[in-house]
Amino acid sequence: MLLEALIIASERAANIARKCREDEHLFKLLIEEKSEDEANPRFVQDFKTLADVLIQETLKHDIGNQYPEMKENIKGEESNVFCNALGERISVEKLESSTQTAELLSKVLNDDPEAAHLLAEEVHRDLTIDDVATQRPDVEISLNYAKLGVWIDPIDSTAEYINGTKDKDCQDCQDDSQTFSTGGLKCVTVLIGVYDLETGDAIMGIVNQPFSSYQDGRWRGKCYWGVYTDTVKCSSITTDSQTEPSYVKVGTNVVCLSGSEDQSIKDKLRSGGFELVEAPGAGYKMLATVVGLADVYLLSKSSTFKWDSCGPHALLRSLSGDIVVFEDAVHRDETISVNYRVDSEAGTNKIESCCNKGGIIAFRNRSIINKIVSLLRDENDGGA
Ligand code: 2IP
Ligand code: CA
Repeated sequence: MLLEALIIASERAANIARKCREDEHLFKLLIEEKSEDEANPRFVQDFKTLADVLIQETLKHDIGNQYPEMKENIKGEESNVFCNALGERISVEKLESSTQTAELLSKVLNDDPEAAHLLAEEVHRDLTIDDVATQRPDVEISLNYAKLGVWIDPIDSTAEYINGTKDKDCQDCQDDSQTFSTGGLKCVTVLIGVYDLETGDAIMGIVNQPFSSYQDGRWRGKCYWGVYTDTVKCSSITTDSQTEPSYVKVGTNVVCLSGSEDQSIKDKLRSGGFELVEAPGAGYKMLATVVGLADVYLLSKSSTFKWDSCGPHALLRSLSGDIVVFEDAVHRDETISVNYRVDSEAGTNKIESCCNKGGIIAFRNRSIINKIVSLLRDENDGGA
C-alpha cells in the first residue's frame, strides 16, 4: 500500500536525520563550518547538504522502486550531484546494497569510511510499519500511480537541525506534543506530499517529526499522515483526546507566524484578539495547525515551497482544513487552495516555479478565514 510505504520511507529519513545528530563522528561533520574561501559550494565540507540529499535520494529510491510508475514524478529541493576534493562529480544515491552505498558515499566524503558506513547502514536498515510511532493505516485507497506526483522536503528547518538543541523553552522534553515549540529540534520535520498531476491537488501527506521527544538519553520521533481523495478521507489524528494526547482543541485564537512576518500584519491580528506565536520551520508551523496547537499558520510572503506544504496540506484537507493563497484571500476575497503543479509560467528558475506565490494561510477550520481576512484587508482592496 502506497500510504504505508511512504510512512516507512519517512521513518528511514527520520532515522538518518537522528543518526547524524546523535553519532559523535557524524555530528562533528554536521556542525563543521564551511571555510570562507570555499570555492565550490557543493564541496563535501557541506555535510549538512549531503545529509539532506542522501535522505531525499533514499526516499526517491524507496518510493520509486516500489512504485515505478511514479519514479519520474518524485521531486525534491536538492540536486544530487556533489564534487569531492579530487574534483570528481558524484551523484549521490541509494544503491542496491549497503556496501555499494558506503563505497559511493566514501568518495563524496573524501575517504571517511566510518561516516560512509554509518550513513549506509541507516539507509539500508530493515524497517516495518511497526517501527513507526504512528497510527497504523487501515484503509483501501485506489489510485492511478501514473497520475501522481510527489514533493519531498528531506529536512525542513535545516537551521534548527544543525544548531537546535532540545528546546529553547523546556528542559524536560518528555511531555512532547502538548506545547508549541518556539525553536529547537522539535521544529525539524520530514515532509512528503502526494498530489494529483492533473488537478494539482494535495491528496496524501506525511509529516514525520524525528525529534519529537527526548527520553532516556535519546530522541524519539512521531509520524502523522492524512489522505484526502474523492473516496477516502482519513488521518492519523483522532479527535479523541483519550487516545491521542497530542490532540488539543482548536478554537483558541492562536495564529502561528514566521519570525520574518511583517509588523503591520502582527499588529492587525493582535488588535483582532489573536494570540501570536512564532517558530522556525514551515513544516512545523503547519504541523502545529494540524494538531491544534494553533488555529492558523499565516505567511504573507512567497517564502515557502511546494515541497514544504504539499504533505501538511493533504493532512489539513483530511481534517476538513485547507491551505489557501494569502494574497487571493486577503486582497481579492477568493479562497483558492494552493496548487502543486509546477508553475510553468514562472520559467525554469526552480525557486520561482516552485514557491507558494502570494503567501499562504493554513487552517483546520474554515470559519476562521473570514475573521482573518476582514482584519487584514486594506481599504483599497477589491472583493465583496
Ligand atoms: C525553510 C524552513 C524555514 C522557513 C522557510 C522554509 O525550509 O522551513 O524555517 O522559514 O519558509 O522554506 P520560517 O522559519 O521563517 O518559517 P528549509 O529549512 O528546508 O530550507
Ligand atoms: Ca523546507
